[in-house]
Amino acid sequence: MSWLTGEGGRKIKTLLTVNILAFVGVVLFSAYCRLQDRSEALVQVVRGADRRVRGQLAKVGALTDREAILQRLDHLEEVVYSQLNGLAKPIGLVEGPGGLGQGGMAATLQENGQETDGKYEEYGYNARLSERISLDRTIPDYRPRKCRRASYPGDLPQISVVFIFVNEALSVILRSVHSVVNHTPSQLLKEVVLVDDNSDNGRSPRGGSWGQGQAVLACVQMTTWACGSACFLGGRPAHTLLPTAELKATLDQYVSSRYPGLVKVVRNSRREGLIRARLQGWKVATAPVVGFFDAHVEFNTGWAEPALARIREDRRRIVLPAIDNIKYDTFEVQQYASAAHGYNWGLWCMYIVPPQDWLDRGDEAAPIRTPAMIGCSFVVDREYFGDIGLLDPGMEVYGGENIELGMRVWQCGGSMEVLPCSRVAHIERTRKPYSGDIDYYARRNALRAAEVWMDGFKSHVYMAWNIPMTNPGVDFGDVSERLALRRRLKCRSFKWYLDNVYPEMRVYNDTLTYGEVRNSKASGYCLDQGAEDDDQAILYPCHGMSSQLVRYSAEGLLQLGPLGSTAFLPDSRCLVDSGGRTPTLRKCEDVARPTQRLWDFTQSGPIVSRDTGRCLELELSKGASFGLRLVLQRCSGQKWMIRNWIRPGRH
Ligand SMILES: [Mn+2]
Repeated sequence: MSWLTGEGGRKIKTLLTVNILAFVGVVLFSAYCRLQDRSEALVQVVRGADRRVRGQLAKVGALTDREAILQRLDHLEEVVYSQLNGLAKPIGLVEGPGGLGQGGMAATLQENGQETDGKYEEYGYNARLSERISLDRTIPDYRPRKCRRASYPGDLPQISVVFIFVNEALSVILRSVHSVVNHTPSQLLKEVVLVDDNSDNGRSPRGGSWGQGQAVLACVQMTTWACGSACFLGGRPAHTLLPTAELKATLDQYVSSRYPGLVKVVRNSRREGLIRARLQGWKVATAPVVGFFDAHVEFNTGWAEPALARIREDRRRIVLPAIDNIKYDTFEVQQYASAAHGYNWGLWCMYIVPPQDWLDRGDEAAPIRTPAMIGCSFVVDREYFGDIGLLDPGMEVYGGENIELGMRVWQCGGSMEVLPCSRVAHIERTRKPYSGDIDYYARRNALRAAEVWMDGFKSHVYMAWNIPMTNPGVDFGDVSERLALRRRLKCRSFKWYLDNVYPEMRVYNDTLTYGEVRNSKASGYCLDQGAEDDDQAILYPCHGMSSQLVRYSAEGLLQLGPLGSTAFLPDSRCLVDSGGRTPTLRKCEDVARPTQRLWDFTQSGPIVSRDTGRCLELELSKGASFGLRLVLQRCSGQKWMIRNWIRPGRH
């Protein structure tokens, strides 16, 4: 057999090996396909059996039979799950009753190391841990007791559920999908729409890190960042799977085989921002009702029926499933107190205490009237949403659209409510790294809302951002179409909205001037509220942020610091002449004699205490920071300038 040796022989050997390998491959592949087919067939069989059994169940009704059947169903379910794990397993995920974090309990990984940290960085939650938590895990039923007894009409409309995402962990997206399928009656869930707003893991520049939620209020947690919950991440992938492929081919293949015909995937070819991404989802949705959610949520039992029932009753209602929390580090599901969704004058949203009439009623299950929405969870009649102008497509990226929709729906004859019987748990991410321009877009979008909907109150938004009303240095684009929409829908005034829907808002209509206040002797320095726990006003290099927001009212008050905005927040404090040489900052209502808080102030003139006739001036002082101290003394002719005039002063 000499032909098997030498140069030619080696070639043939190689060919033979390749042939054998190919043959084995074909055999294995066809076996795999048959297994897949059988697994799908089995699912169909079990689903059919499930339906038949449940049908019989209603007729038989005998307790023992029922138990036996339930046991059998449980067993069948296990069989199905073990088959289906064949779909989740190859992509490193867990389906069915196993895995960590069942029942919404806190979970941890045994291993601790760089890899876990890397994923934290990237997603703002523990994505490595998420991979070990079942896509089908159960979570606690946090609905008020009464909701469990409620019954709903049999002819509820169907819903399309839209999830938007950018560079989200695959396991978290898929858990959102599994969760909505598992917790929505199949006859009500028409489809799931996944909108990928051009995920590009690792290719966008890393942005600055985001501040975490802040401020706690009464019984309700408040965050300024929970709103809208865009997911614009700029981190680099820190693990083995190529995340881009993970969110494209892997996601497509998984949902099309796991939920054939149910899930539509929409891909934006360029980054549109969460606002227009939601609109893309709306365009392809076909059910009479559409629900919009972030793609890092888990649905609770019976979430859909009460929402659909409220919309069936009145299609002009925008319904917000109540939000619970999924902890970003352990994925523990925590209940949040009942809350409405409000905002401050900068149009940043926050949870607020429900309206007094709701509290007085004492019915935890009743819908909670809300002036606006956080934005990560809302359900609306599809056509009605179109009729009232969707979300403002002229808004960019993130922020403000959730507030604008609240103003618009109320002013234009509809309503918005949080529904405690309909609950969705949501991950508040530790950081949403973004290009660092988030403030710019939030401000731009806020000005659009202000210019279209807020009438005379729009000045409050400019004040809150501490920017002038003319030439604000922000191009908010063309709002003529939105103004035309407002005329066409014959919408009510912002004053009506404040009086009837958001009476907790503080109004600052008596403001004459606002902004930075500078002294002619040190024009690089501005009046500043100083440390918040201190009652000393100071001079500090001008930076234009809200600690240097000074307002002078028609009454003669000089207030320093950010606008209090709502009755839930402390208001900015008053500059007070309490008799000593140093001016102090006090709560305006805490001043002994009202004239101690009143000042005369003209542009490029002195600031004079109406109580003592002394002037607010600065003196050079080695002990003071920046060598400048604020004092009250006999007027020496120092002049003060304030940046923005709302109305001409009295002088
Ligand atoms: Mn979110």
